[in-house]
Amino acid sequence: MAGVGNGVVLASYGRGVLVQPDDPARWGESLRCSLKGRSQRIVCGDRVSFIPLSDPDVAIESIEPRRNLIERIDSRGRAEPVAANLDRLCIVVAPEPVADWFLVDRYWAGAALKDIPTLLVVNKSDLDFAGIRAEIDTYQELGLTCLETATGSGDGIERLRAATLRSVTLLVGQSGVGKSSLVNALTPAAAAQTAELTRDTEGRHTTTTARRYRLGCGGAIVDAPGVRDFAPPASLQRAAERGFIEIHATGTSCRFNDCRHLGEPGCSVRSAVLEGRISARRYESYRRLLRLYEKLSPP
Ligand SMILES: Nc1nc2c(ncn2[C@@H]2O[C@H](COP(=O)(O)OP(=O)(O)OP(=O)(O)O)[C@@H](O)[C@H]2O)c(=O)[nH]1
Ligand SMILES: [Mg+2]
Ligand SMILES: [Zn+2]
Repeated sequence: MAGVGNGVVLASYGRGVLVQPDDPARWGESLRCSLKGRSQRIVCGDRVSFIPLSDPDVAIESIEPRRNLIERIDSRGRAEPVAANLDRLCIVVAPEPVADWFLVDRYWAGAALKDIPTLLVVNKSDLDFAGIRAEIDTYQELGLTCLETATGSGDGIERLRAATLRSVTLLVGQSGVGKSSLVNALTPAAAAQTAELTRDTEGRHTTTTARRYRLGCGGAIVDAPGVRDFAPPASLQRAAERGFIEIHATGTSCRFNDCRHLGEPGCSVRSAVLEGRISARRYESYRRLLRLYEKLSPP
């Protein structure tokens, strides 16, 4: 019979959650806990307390306030939580599938707004990087740390391990870039399901629920499902300041203080784009984020 205790949510399945108890004597256990009611919304990474009901049932008693939360948008435009209490966001891209840089920009801007440090992992370094090299250089020049990895040969995995040590890291990125493969390379015991191990009817396996795995030294890594969307930051102005650092830096010399860089006269950002000092692709991301935001929250 499981006793009363505290723990961390490894995965949330809607009706129940999987909890890893804090008690070191019980680390090997993952408890299946039920929720008290529909109002209890629990996310991977939540810190909870649990109580035994009739054996073997265990229920979640309470949830601690979250330090932070990463959300995305579901197909109906509603915000859906992905994982809570994170120390770092790790955005994974690869030469294939074809990279969605707007997704990278949105994640980076969203994490910057929440003060979550971000790392760009460029996986599948065994494949030809030529097509994505220029974009990676752009991010590197903007100060985003980029790490190249290959899960088959293990190249770069030790550097990734060192970069994520003793902290909780969420892996995000398009389906098929190799997030689950990276989890398995870091911690083979995880046995996270990848396209290689199991295949669905279309011949591939994809992660469907965020799942947290323990790493050594008190760290953890969260494998998330591949995403197409990501909740836009609550404030576009702040996203521009924090997430699009080059736009903000140049925007301080626009003629108008509240310039949104969309065609206002005397806009330094537009000039910088025309002169190639700001990446036209990044500027287009900024505009797309602005349009997305206006669609979801009309004035
Ligand atoms: N060439 C190469 N292929 C890789 C590498 N890492 C992963 N793959 C392959 O990429 C495919 C997708 O890997 P997954 O780890 O399932 O990708 P994922 O990002 O978890 O995908 P979702 O769960 O759908 O979001 C699999 O066929 C992997 O074998 C790598 O470093 N190089
Ligand atoms: Mg996966
Ligand atoms: Zn401007």
